[in-house]
Amino acid sequence: MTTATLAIQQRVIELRRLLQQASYAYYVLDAPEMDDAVYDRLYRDLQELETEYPDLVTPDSPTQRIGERPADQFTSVRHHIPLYSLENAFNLQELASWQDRWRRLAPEAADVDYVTELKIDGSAIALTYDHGLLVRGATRGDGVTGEDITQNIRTIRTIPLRLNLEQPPARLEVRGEAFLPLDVFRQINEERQTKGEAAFANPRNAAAGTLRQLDSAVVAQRRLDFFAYTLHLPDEVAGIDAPATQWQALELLQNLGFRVNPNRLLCPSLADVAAYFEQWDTARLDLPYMTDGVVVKLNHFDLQQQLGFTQKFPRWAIALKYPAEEAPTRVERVVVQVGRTGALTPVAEFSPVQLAGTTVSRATLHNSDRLTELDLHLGDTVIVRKAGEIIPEVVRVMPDLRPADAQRYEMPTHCPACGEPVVRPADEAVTRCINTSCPAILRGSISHWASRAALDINGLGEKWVEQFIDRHLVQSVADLYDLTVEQLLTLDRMGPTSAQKLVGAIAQSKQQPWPRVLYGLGIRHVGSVNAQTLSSQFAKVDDLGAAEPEAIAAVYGIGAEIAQSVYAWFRVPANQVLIDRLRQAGLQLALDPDQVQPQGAQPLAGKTLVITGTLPSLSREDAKAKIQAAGGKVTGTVSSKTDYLVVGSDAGSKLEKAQTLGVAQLSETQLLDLLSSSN
Ligand code: 1X8
Repeated sequence: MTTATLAIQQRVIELRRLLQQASYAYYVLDAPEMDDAVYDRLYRDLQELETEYPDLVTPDSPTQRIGERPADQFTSVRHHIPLYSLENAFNLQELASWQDRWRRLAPEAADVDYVTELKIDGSAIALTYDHGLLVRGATRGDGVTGEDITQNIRTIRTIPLRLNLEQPPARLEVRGEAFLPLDVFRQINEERQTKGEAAFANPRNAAAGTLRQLDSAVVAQRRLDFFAYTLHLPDEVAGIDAPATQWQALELLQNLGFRVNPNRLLCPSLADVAAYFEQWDTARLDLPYMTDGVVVKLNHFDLQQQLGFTQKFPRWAIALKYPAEEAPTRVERVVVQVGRTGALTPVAEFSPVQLAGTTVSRATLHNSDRLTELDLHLGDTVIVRKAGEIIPEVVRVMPDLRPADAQRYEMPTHCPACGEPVVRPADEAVTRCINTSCPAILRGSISHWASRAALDINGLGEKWVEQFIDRHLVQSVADLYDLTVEQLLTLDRMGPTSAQKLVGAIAQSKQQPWPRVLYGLGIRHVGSVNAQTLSSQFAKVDDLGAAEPEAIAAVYGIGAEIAQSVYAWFRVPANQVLIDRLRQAGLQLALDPDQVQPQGAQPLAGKTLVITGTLPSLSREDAKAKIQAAGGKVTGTVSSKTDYLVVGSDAGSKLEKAQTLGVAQLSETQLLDLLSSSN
């Protein structure tokens, strides 16, 4: 192994310091100080140095957020300090009665103030820092024992791996809420639907599910975030004044490197608390994360200490909840929907109720596991919930109100659409129809093909799709392109103008670009984002169809599961036929020539390049993209297979190695010349 010189060691330390500072400014202070491109370059420089000198890797390096390999399971851990839950108050009277109660216990308390904070709808997490280093992250569990999810916690950018503290104490604990931003929540649910998995009912379940992912690489993609709200310090900490109040503790948490919710208020009276609660009742709907109430705490730690805890709760804090968007209703029947992936979703139908400002008469029961858990009987009174734009769901059953003769609802053993037996893999919650000619699956595939983000075929609604299938006019999306106005005129309620328009809209969709076509194919795990990514690297369907799983997974942002799914899809003979028919119909199965280098003009076709050092004008990413667009491949290490080393300033050991091996070198200018040579 090569030994790092002092200069290299110092460079590594400096890079880490710069990256940590930039990341704190960006994620915690929300005030970026560094260009993304600069950040990426420094990050890569650090990564390269660490690859070259593994001895220099430290656990708090920004490169060490993603664990090496998925965990087999989580181990259970005992909390150093128990995590209490909060007592709930559902209105201002209950809040006032909480004040009366604690006042009776501390009648002499004077100059009392409260801190109000938003209650984040996520998962409570306990973090342990030993000598300033994050050593453990655990779920709340039952408050006494939780699960060790350190690997996953490390992926959260707003959780510092090392505290910003000169002389850290032997141990320090931080509590807070890990949560998923709403846009990520929506994106995950979209992806889950693409995969044929049941959607998460709310961001809290999604956050909890994400934290319990065994593969921290998956967690890292989900952009979990964290707000810190509790700090447990030893009595004496060198270099800092121990906070005497929650307000000061929040400020200290922020200085230590944590993200602290800025929407907090110091309230001298309960009237101020009430005003804060009212203000956020509507304002919270504009926040990028979900809140379900406000947390009210007595500000002074000495008063908190004096009041202590009940069996379950601190006496010095309470959660003031916003009215739940839940209502009771009676289940009349259960229908089972079959999606385009064949997944069976049970849906409860009931007498309409008002929820979150809308009328709701159906709510999802998710899957058979959930059904078993609920023990739903037809005629049961259930609680349904719809929060904001979240899909209505049945949250619980009231067994006490069950009619005596009520029958337990069982998932069908046969597909309600085609009558074939359904399957349920032992390790999945989803029951599936696997009949490739199931009309419900076909209906779903065609609707997906026509949807806005796919081929965007205007006017191709459910009622037409249904009739196409019932009348055997369409057996695959390719058949859409053979439909004639005369055929459409045979459908119920179809007039000449609509028929003309629909045929026109279908023909028009042939102009949609390749990434949309790829998304429209409905390959499992290939949502619109993955379709974009894949098509930028595989400019033609045949390239993608011929690619080995390893080559697909090599695309940045594409994992092994996606790659396997794409690879498998192209190996199904019926799918090959589909592609051929789409090609004949004139669909775009390749990127527009304007967007890619034409074949003949790929000056770097088949060449392997390595980039080292800082280029004068191009970022690493730009240089890489240009090389790839010209048919070249960029790798990270110089070997005898390397055709060119692109050399910038401060080039390191790669240059030496290239010299030893006699690999040709290019400056940025020479690279650019080469790239434009055959245009
Ligand atoms: C739970 C939560 C707390 C806070 C915010 N969101 C939560 N979900 C806060 O204090 N800002 S405190 C808490 C608890 O103590 N169980």
